[in-house]
Amino acid sequence: MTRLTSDDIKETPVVSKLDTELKNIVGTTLLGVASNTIPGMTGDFDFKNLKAGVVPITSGEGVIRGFSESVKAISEYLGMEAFVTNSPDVGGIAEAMSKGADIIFMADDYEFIAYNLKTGVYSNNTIATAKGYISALELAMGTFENNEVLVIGAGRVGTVAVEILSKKCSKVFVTDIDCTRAENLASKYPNVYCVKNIEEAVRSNMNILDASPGLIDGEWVQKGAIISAPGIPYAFDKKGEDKAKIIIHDPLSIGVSAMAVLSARDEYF
Ligand code: PYL
Repeated sequence: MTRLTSDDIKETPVVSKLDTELKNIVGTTLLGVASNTIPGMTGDFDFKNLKAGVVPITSGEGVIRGFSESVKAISEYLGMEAFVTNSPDVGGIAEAMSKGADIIFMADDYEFIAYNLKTGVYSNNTIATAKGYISALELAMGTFENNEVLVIGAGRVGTVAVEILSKKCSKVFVTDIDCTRAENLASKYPNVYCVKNIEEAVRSNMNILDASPGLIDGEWVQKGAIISAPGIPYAFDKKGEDKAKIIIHDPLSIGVSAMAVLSARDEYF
């Protein structure tokens, strides 16, 4: 999993910028994309004034400057009251509970979770990011029915994305710099196919979920391609951006928004 840097997220607190971009390219807001991760959900999820506590975690490589503040800004933008605890780690969890947080956000170097203190429901960033970017791709494509999607990257997000997309699309292609990883993943599903060569995979697919840290040569991108790209760092050059119809990317907000919706619900699904 690629670790974010404070530079990656320096613009994240200006959530309105991404919101406007999403409205222009997929026709709905950040909250709309997150709400669309819930099967059968119509309209926007109502956070009913839930309160979010964001707890900085100092373990491992420690705190990322701006990370907790970004999660707070995203939570507020979605309609929640939110605060960053003064204390980190266990003290911060205790502080969040004493301040009446309904949902606690916390991330170490391996897991980023949102835990609903009231219902016991929790979401993690890997699953939520896959669901959030699949939601955005679905809104951009119109429908997955009888459609094919290429997933680049058989890592944590890509693996979840392939599993979900295998149930929605007629065919899913998966490619990874580690062919064995892609082949193992494809072998689990009857309608998922491994494409060994990443260039060939990109050149032959119009609908792409890019969950890899690798750069994609714009020469490979098909004109009119629809690309949903959770991968960090951002993978596309000017040529790719000019040829694609849509490229959806942000370092944190779509994942956190999906975490918020998925943990604010009354039951896990
Ligand atoms: C959640 C992000 C998405 C991609 N990579 C993940 C990452 O960078 N994880 C590390 C998060 C560390 C947060 C730090 C803090 O500021 O509390 N412990």
